[in-house]
Amino acid sequence: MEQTYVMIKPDGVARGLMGEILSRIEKKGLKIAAMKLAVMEESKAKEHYAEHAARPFFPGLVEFITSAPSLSLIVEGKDAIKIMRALNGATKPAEAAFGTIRGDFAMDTGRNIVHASDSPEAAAREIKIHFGNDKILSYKRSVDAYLYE
Ligand code: YYY
Ligand code: MG
Repeated sequence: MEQTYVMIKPDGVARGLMGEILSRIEKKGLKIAAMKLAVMEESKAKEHYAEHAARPFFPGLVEFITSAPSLSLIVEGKDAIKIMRALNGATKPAEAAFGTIRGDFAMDTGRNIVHASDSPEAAAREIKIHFGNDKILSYKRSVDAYLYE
């Protein structure tokens, strides 16, 4: 099964949206393989967003992401990377469809509530940054027989 890294950013945590977002992930049928509430270290935030290091929004992005607790997840399932990006919606909230997390709950690109890896390479890289030192649970769900043929 494919794994992806998902983050409920400090705005999502502060606005009391963790339950709502986790509920959407669970109801879709995706499996939560790991979960951690923490204030992200600056070094991890910079590594996580390294592809954007030269962009003008980078300093503000790192400052925001490290400003308060965020919820890091490993989310698992068939096509989990693509499905999580679709659940999140477009980066810019004005372009995010209603029914998506960003479309339903966000107003500004720099406060778009959620992150999800955009490729298998990014997922492996991001899971290593945020969960590299942790023991990840392995558990079975009997419901999988009703989610997958
Ligand atoms: O992967 P995704 O989060 O949908 O968008 P990216 O283009 O990778 O940008 C990462 C992150 O940076 C975005 O979620 C918000 C922030 N950001 C910003 O604050 N201002 C921009 N003009 C572009 C991105
Ligand atoms: Mg991205």
